[in-house]
Amino acid sequence: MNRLPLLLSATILSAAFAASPAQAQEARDSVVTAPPNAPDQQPAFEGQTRAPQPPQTPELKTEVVAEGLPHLWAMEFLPDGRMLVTAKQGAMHIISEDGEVGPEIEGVPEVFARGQGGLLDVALGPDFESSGMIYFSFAEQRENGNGTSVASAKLVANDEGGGSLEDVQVIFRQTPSYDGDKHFGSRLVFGPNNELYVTVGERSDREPRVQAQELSSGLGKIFRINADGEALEDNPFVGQEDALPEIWSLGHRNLQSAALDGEGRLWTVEHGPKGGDELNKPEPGKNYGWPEVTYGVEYSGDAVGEGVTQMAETEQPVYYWDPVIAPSGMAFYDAQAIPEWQGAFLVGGLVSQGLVVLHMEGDRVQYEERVPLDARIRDVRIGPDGAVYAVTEQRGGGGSTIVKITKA
Ligand SMILES: [Ca+2]
Repeated sequence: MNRLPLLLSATILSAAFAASPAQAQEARDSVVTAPPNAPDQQPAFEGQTRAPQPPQTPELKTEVVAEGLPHLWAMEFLPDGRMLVTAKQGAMHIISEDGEVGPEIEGVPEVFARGQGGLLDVALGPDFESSGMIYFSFAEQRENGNGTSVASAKLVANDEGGGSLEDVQVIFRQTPSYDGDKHFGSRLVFGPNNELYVTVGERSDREPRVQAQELSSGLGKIFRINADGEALEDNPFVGQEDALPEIWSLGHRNLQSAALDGEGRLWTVEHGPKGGDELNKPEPGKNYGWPEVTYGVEYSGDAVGEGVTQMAETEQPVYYWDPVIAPSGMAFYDAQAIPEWQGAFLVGGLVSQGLVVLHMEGDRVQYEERVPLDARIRDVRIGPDGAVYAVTEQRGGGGSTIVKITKA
């Protein structure tokens, strides 16, 4: 891409923002000021990292909706406005609109709750209001190790604020199993035609992680299945020998963020290596590079593989972070209550300790805004009231709170 001479581009910018040049000047700086971990790496296109802050940001207020909760991993709003949450150690609770925590829901299967494993994401079935069906992912102990599995169940609520899971069925298992406690993913997102996207990890260690590039392995993939756990017939690798038919896209590291945009398209944010978190719009059959092609470096500071950041056969991330945000949950803001955020992705940050707001222009990030919340953010949801709800966590077995974010 040709670059305009600096002087010329500066002239164009000041002309475009002639009405308020001072404000435009401020808006152009990235919120990220820390030095990169991989200073020699260059983005593949302008605006792929360190996008400027938006010219205007909403004034916000936060309030704690519920506290003293177990270590939560995910949250979904029920149609009646209550919240269904998963606790990493293997429990589910319903939380009332005013923050009262119901008793543990009965019938949750045992989970492998060690390291990054545990009870993970939960999604309401598309027909939840009539069927009560929910879907949840968890790290599962297996004979030859462990792995991420997805189960369906009917949620039957009771009058005491709790309830039970009936007819629990494991509908999908990521394979192969592996004896480790890292990179389980995962998020569950139903698409517009009731297809279920399941995002996972590549189990982190050097031996299994290369399988992110192998179509016969379920490590480091996004899957697309139906509510019974079967591959959809129009998945990209159906009928291909030695390929798992459930695969939608490959070459992923550890996917803990996923959401649909306003057009029903899947977007994800994955944990990259040190300096390599990335936003993608995963498309069928495409290869997102890991561990052959990536931004960032190993935690040791060494290059990842050959240190390649671009390759014709792999997809570039839409956006990447160096240093990382450590993404958790993610939501697409399509409500009215915070007009400045309409059409933006809200991504929870564990390391960045707040919300990352990605303002989109077409399929690129135009502006990056940060909302500091002084806590590791594990999930982000939009409430029926249009407010944003963030689930916090503390490292080392501490509890969670749910924080509500509205305009001041
Ligand atoms: Ca990638």
